[in-house]
Amino acid sequence: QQRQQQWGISAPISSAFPTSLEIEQTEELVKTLHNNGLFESEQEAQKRVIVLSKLDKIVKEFVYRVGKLKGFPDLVAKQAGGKIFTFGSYQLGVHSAGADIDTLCVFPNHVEREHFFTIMRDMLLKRPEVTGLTDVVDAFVPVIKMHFSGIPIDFVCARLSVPQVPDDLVLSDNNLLKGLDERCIRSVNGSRVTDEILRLVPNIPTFRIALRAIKLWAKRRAIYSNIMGFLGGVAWAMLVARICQLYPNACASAIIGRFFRILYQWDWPQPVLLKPMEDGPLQVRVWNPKLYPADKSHRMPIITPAYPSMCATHNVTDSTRTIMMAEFKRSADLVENSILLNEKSWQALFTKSKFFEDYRHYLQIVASSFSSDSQLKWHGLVEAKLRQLVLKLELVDMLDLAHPYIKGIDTVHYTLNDKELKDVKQGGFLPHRSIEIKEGNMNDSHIDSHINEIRAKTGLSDQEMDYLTPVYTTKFYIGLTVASSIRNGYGEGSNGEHGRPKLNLVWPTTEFLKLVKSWDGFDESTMSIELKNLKGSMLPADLLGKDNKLKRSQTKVIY
Ligand code: 3AT
Ligand code: MN
Ligand code: MN
Repeated sequence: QQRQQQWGISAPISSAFPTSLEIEQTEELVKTLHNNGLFESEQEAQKRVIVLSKLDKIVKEFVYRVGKLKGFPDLVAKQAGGKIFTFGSYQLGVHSAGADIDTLCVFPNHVEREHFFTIMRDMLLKRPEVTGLTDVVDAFVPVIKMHFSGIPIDFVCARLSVPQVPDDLVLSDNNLLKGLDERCIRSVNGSRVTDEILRLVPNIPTFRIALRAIKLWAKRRAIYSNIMGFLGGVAWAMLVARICQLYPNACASAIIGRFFRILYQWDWPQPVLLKPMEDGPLQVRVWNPKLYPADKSHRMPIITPAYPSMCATHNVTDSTRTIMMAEFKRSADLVENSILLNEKSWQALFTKSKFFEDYRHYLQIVASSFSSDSQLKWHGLVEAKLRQLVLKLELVDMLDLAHPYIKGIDTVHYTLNDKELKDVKQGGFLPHRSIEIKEGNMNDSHIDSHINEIRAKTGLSDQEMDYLTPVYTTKFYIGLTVASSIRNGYGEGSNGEHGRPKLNLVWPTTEFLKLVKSWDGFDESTMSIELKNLKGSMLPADLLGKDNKLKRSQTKVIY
């Protein structure tokens, strides 16, 4: 019997069931996802279940202990309960091998948030399964990060305004948010949003395959990053969910077959919604472009389905939107004209972006400091502000596009003298004494492995190593497209040598430097930041494909 139900805010575009070809193509797609290492082993899956059940027990013990500390009778302390929920990719059922489990710890009102970062933290530290625990108490969403039996966990918490948190408690009731601390609302909403997304898609297995494909695609095309102005995991999930709603009976290959074209042709800034926005019991703002100018400025609004609805894509700029639209277009053509005609395999969809070959000009931003600890904070701050630089570059008439690369590249350099020090701060690389730091490895527990690697490469002794000063750098890149009128030499800007137009970046770069240096954690004596314009041909060799041809710039740059 055909589903007649409407999913989301409009009738389906088509309720057709899959053809046998589409089913075959979905099987091919799943195979391709497997070949790209996207699924964990059964063993790892089992381990996650055990870890979560242990965490749930720890939470109940934690709530009980705080109750006893407050002098509650044993039974009352026990009945206060406590419970975990998951959110993020694990909850959506689209996590890769090695992904974290985003876990929410919910406790009743006699437990304070602080208890989570003291009593719970100590309980975790005593567990033999826990390694590498760090807490980020002053973050927007405060979190304890750790590995539990080797599985990365992001542990957040919420204190509800109720005396008991029983095992059958659900988070869907909006009234549950009443009287909650803002940080608790944000933590609870991570979970409420994923629950809603799953509730609002017509067919969860189909949604999961399609979302895995889109996440892999967005990562390979270097457009998966909320902080840099592209889309993060939740936003990609909502886009896939919306396409699933429009084709409620389609299989995953057909969803992917429609995804790119629909989003390319979408009437932005019309928002993507999974359901009508709700009013609720809080004094907080719900996304509303008619009321709030900030909301009106959102270029590609994708709205979270749980009250209070928010825009998950407020970071998108004109440049990043242009880049994503070009990727939608490219992939729509590829899927429709080749892959679904069986002329190319699905793997073609997942080709890596050629960011480092695509531009003639790159702005390189090097943030550096002397310890992994300070570098972690300093590069985080610079990363968080990089969008502001992109927004300013967009205002430069001579530029058509400013394309930020989605991640910074972390390196530790063991320097011998001031000249080397100065050189690496400006983006230099020491052939035998610079080591790239893999994502997530920027902390003291990896120092020994770096030192060993350098000793192996250089043959230096321990004493000789002592003379070297480690410097940590993070390099960010922004690809620049100079306006075509200027490129061709017909620009009205000031002319440079040989009559060529000059690209003037003084204003955006000075403003950016002012901005990052005004951070209250900035320490002039240990932290530095250097901006540099690089021609495509001058990029560090390791960023480029082997056969990269030199590209010559026609434009002089001053900054
Ligand atoms: P992975 O499989 O873990 O790569 P994910 O979608 O689970 O993908 P994260 O674990 O980074 O991604 O994030 C899970 C959720 O946590 C997404 C969002 O609701 C919340 N979140 C992540 N980073 C932040 C942040 N900086 N501020 C606020 N919320 C965040
Ligand atoms: Mn996650
Ligand atoms: Mn996480």
